[in-house]
Amino acid sequence: MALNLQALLAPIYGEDPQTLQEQATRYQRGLEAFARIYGAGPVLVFRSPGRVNLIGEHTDYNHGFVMPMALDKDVLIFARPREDQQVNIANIEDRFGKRHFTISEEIPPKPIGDWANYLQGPAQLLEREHGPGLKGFDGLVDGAPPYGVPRGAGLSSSSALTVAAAVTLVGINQLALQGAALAEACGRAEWYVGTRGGIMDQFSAVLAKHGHALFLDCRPREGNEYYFKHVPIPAGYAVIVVDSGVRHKNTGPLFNRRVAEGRIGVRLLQKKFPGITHLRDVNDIPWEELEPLLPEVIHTDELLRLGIDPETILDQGVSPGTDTFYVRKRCRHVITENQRVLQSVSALEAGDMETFGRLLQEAHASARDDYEISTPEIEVLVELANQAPGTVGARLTGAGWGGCIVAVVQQDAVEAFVQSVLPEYNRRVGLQAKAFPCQSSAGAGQAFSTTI
Ligand code: NG1
Repeated sequence: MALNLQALLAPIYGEDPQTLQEQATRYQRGLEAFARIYGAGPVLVFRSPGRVNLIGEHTDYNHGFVMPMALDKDVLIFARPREDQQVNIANIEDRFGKRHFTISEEIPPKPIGDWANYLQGPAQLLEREHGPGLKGFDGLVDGAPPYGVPRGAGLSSSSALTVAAAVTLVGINQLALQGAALAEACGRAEWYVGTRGGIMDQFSAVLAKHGHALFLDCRPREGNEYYFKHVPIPAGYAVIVVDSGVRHKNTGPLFNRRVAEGRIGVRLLQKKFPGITHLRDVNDIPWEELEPLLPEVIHTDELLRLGIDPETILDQGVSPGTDTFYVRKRCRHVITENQRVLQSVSALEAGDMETFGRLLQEAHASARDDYEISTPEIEVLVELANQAPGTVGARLTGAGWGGCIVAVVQQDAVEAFVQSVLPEYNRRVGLQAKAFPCQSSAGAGQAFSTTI
């Protein structure tokens, strides 16, 4: 019986006929490539999406709120279960052949950047925590453009591959691991590759729902549970990620300094609010009450007099690398950003795109003026995005200091947006920006199974 791919893919990508036709062609091509490599037989198809953060920047490590959206740019894994623990994995984009590993062996990581690391991480973690004896698979990865998650563009392509590998192993071994527990495990699996990121990316990939953004409370509750909810994106709007082409090297120390400034803020606020541990804890207190407790600028000598040692405020004794801390405006950004995320949830739920657009603009201004993570190029890009017809709102997204902006745009204005923003950005800045118009998609999991 012929496989009705479009019907199988509609719950993932929505009902748009053109999208479904393109995706069906893509999946068909993957099935054919799989058959050429591994021959006829059963195939299970798994996927995991990239993400963009709509709002809630630099709030996650302050135990605050974020609202990412999973994209229709995703990573596919075509897999045939094996009876042994071997994993053989080809990549539609890698002509250098397959990678092989055995699930039970702790194999040293391959050179940084090797894509197979992102499969080995979850394999080792799941074997340790849900094994022993997990079955391996013969697989084919497809993250190729234009439907794959663009790499190096701030869209979480590495988390997408990690989560795709995890759901493949969970699926073929029928493990009872899903939802937030799976997302949390995927976060730790990515540590194997050497990154120590937040939890936003894996949660978005695992928990997303087509047509929705994901509101996530980054504070773990009892039993390591997390609160999240799906927030509808009103029909007729597209999300465009525009990569500025600017990459600032060495943003780690700048990032650490921001983390330190938030923690210093907490220590200063504890004098009046002794129970608090994160900026999240003062969300409901009016800013006027907090402001006098938070100096605009404070130096190390003053902090030491107050019994606060900035050299030990970061984890593993990382130095913040400065003795000047801008505590007030950094805390103001985090506290107001948390409020904007909550207001954005209400606005989207009410279909109020005007308010949502205004919150995006305010979030950008706060990131630029209070958190100081914008750049002149990003400012040009946001300005041009806001001038384009049909734009609801635009802001920088991700850690900052270059990278990407996100714009929410009326669906029928996407082409005009790209035509007006990219050439003018090039003219004014001299760089070639890249635009990725995206729709939302469902979270990671098995798309379907078939026999080829
Ligand atoms: P990006 O730059 O999008 O990977 C980083 C952090 C997030 C979050 C944002 C700022 C890592 C891997 N990711 O995201 O957790 O803090 O900055 O909102 O550290």
